[in-house]
Amino acid sequence: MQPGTHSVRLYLDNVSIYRSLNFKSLTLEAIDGVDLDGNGIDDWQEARLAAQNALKTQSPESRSSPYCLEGESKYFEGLRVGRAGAAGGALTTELPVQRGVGQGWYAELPLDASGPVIARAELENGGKILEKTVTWTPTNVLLGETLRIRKGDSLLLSAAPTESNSGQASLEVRQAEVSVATYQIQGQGTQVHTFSQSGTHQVLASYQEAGNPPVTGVLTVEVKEASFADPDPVIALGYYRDWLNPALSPEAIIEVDGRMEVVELPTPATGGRNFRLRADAAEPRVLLARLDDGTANGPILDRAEIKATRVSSGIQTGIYYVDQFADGSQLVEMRVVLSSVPEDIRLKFDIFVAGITFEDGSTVKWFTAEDFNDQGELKVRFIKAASVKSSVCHRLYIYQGNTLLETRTN
Ligand SMILES: [Ca+2]
Repeated sequence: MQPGTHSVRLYLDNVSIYRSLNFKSLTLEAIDGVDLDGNGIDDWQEARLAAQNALKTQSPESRSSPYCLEGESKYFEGLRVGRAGAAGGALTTELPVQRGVGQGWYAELPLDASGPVIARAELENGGKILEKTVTWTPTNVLLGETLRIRKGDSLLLSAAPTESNSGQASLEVRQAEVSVATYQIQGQGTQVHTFSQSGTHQVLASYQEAGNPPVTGVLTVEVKEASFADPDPVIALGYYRDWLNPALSPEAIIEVDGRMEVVELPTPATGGRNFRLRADAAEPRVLLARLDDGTANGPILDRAEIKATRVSSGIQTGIYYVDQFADGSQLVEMRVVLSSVPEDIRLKFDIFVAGITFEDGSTVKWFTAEDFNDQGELKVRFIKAASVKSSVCHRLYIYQGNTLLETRTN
């Protein structure tokens, strides 16, 4: 913990109106330990920080930029990743960090054609610093390779026999026989080209040095994209839902969080990929789509965050009388509590018992995320005629957009 003011936030996951938390005091305790190496940090803390935080084992060299830098941390919050000006130096550029699968995280690190880049991750509020030096290696077009990269990635192109310095190369980038860009490269120089369209590209190079015949080569670049469907899927905790991804390439390698259930269904006739999902907890879980570059850990093409919400209503939250009218009818209130309120959630109430209505006399009512308060509560009021002996029986349908997630009877 750094010196200064800190705030503590307590989260009470309680849905019952009849149960409350009485919070009396908070004690902050420090655990003593030895510091045998004398670096000012107790050794048990160092061991713990080392066990909870890591950079993934990845090659320190990359043909494409940005470099998909990956790591793990027990705490995603308070994580800062970026480029440092020098080894051990402060962050000079901070990069957006995304939550990965499990305790994973990743950031897209732009590489530098002029030299190695130092990536720096500050984890657990700076308690653990991890660094990695990444070099952008040139791709010599004359070698005639085939590479696979992501849409939006850049290559550092060169086109010279290794022993030659005095010649000049002409490069042309083509997609479907159409010229996209042309470049001139002097000797062992390099040229950055960004592949902003998916599909197969050819890079044609012709190197010429005075007194020698030209040397030519063709680099083939397979530029891939894949994207999960938007918006991210919501799951009602305890229920299965199917999730169709029309633009998710069958080539992409899908990495799933082992804590939740993900089953890939047969390929739909309309194309794309379909999954059956079931959440293990009302917490975010991530799916990743990776480039199939011949390894199991290709760079990440897209991510989806599965949002599970726990729905509580009826006897879980309590149904209670608010008022009684002159004719003997009663005003009754029921709360629906969501552990988190997705912005595109919709609830439909359908009353199926005669003598019960909403306050406006209707028997069907829709609610949206805007009807919930900051605690994820929705209060629904019913009028119950004096003759009604049952409770305020209704069916509750929970949707994300037009996708039905759960049906329950209260
Ligand atoms: Ca120490």
